[in-house]
Amino acid sequence: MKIEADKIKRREILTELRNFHKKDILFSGGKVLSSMCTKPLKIAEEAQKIFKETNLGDKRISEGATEIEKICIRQVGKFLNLHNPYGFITSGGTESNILAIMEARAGRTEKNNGRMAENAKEEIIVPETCHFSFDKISFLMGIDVRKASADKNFCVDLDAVKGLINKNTIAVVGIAGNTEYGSVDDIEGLAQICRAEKIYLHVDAAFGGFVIPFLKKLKYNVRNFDFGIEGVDSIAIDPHKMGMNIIPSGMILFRKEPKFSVGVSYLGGKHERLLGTSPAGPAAGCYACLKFLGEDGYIKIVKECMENTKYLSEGLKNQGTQILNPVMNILNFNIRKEIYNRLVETGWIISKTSTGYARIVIMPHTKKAHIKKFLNDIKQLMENAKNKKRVVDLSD
Ligand code: 0PR
Repeated sequence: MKIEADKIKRREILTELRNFHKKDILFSGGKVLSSMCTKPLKIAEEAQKIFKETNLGDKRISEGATEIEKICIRQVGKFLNLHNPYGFITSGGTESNILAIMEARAGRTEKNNGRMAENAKEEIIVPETCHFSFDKISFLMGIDVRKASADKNFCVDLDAVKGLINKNTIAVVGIAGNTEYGSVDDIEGLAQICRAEKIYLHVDAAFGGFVIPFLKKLKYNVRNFDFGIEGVDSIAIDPHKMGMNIIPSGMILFRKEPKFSVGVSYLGGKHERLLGTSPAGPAAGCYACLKFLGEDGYIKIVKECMENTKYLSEGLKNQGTQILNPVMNILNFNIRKEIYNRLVETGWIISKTSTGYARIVIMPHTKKAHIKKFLNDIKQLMENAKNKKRVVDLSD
């Protein structure tokens, strides 16, 4: 009796959940044109299930998962030009950026030349175009976040960075794959400044980390950003964005062994992560993606995203729309407000940047057929607007 009742209960709960899920918009529908996540690989979902009860935050009972994490960090280190990396699998770019700035703080007496007064407020310098996670870091860590202006290509201005450095600066941040524009800061220039000033340099490649290395293999002209540049101390890179892994999964890689940790005697020593209990499923998913795709698989994915980005940009240009030349699979263009609003009303998930451009991220779930439909909808709306205007003109 009890078994039958439980079965019915389970079925009811799952039906309720499926009904909630129907309200969510899935990537496979093709309408999501401005998200940095995508439909994960099937094998990543399967890998996650194997590790559903494993807690990476407790090394005593996660030896296997801890090994997986190390292998993933080492493999991604290879993509980022570092042969003996340290690091963690995190919940995403936000957590990785927090860990980087925590590390800058932990190592500040060594870096920063010991210049900072004991009670002064720490400062970090970020590009004004940085992700909003740095505003959270400011609130959370009580750090002053100084924003350096960007040039016309939405890359940080090196002179502005230099001008903001003072004895309280504990870190400088550069972006490789800007959230709104896909631009890549001059990391070599930033590294030169940071080396001279002995300041920690963190690169936020949450999005671009799984794009730029493969763009280079495809002979695209894109800036260097990785550990091959002397002076880069850490890089954030997200498997749950272009890495094809399940949500949530980020990664932080350090050049040197991180200094931050807290002591926890009942867990057998020290704890170095930000989160306590940490899911091992995303680490397993990451392992599966890296192994299943390999470098060639990632190259193929990036190639297709870039071809589709080109297809969209050519289509828009042919319709007379002004676009910004894309650095990667993020496209910005000018569009009239009414048309933008109509596109949103008809279900397209697109977004607008702080400077007023429409912003599209061409992820692996976006296929040519979806772009064709999108272009067609824009064309239709432009024609409607023209016809409406003509009617108004005639009645004038
Ligand atoms: N750094 C950069 C450069 C980012 O673009 C992002 C997120 C982060 C850090 C923070 O990463 P997490 O969100 O993993 O903590 N960029 C996307 C954004 O804010 C995140 C996103 C992804 C938003 C998918 C919506 C979405 O559907 O746009």
